[in-house]
Amino acid sequence: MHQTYNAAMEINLLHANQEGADHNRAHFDEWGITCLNIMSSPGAGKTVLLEKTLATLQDKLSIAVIEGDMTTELDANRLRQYNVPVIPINTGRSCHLDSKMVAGGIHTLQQKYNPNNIDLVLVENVGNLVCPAEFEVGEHAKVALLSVTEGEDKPLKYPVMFQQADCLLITKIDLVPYLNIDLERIVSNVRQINPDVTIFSVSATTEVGLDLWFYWLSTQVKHRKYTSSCF
Ligand SMILES: Nc1nc2c(ncn2[C@@H]2O[C@H](COP(=O)(O)OP(=O)(O)O)[C@@H](O)[C@H]2O)c(=O)[nH]1
Ligand SMILES: [Mg+2]
Repeated sequence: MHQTYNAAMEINLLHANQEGADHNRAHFDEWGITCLNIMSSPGAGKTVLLEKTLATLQDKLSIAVIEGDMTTELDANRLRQYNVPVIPINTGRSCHLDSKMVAGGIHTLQQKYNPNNIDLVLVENVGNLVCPAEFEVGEHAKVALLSVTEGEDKPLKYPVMFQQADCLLITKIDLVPYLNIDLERIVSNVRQINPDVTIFSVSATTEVGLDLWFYWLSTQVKHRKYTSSCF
């Protein structure tokens, strides 16, 4: 009985979140913004990837960041150095962003900036390989990161994240020579869960593979308001 009640509550919660996510996406669509939800366990390299992405693409695309963190603005401050709109959201005890929190971020975006001038909103989710995959925020695509230091088995142990991802970045490949890790095994484990996901192996340190990520990212952007061609 208790279990049934909990399951019903969870279904209601996810349903309400989904409605909010659809509402957020409708706003993004109205403004011609593409939104990507970037997820991984803590430390896989989301913020460094965003730093590299802003440094490379901010002249070509108008980018804003919604930065989810449980308590601090440390990541938001790192990204503010790139002079793009950065909207921090502290989730408190919650281990993921939800659509209501992101709706608050969208409201701030609307008040402080002109969303019609923005091409791309990158959402850095809270570091967690489980819950963020269950809670859509209004994104058009999901990007998951898995660093080579996390082990080959993680796609099998945390399948929802890898099932949901449209794009997977295997990060920190500069560290492969120092680890007992099989990159091909990571890829085949991911393919078991999600045969169609786009996979790139990258290093933010050496910048290997980042050009493919930038290209994929540019293909996701539906409306470019400032430049007629990005690449
Ligand atoms: N060796 C190596 N370290 C990286 C790479 N990308 C990120 N890091 C390091 O990993 C740590 C966590 O990165 P961060 O971007 O903060 O991860 P986040 O928690 O997912 O946002 C930092 O010390 C980064 O310098 C990479 O490609 N290679
Ligand atoms: Mg971060």
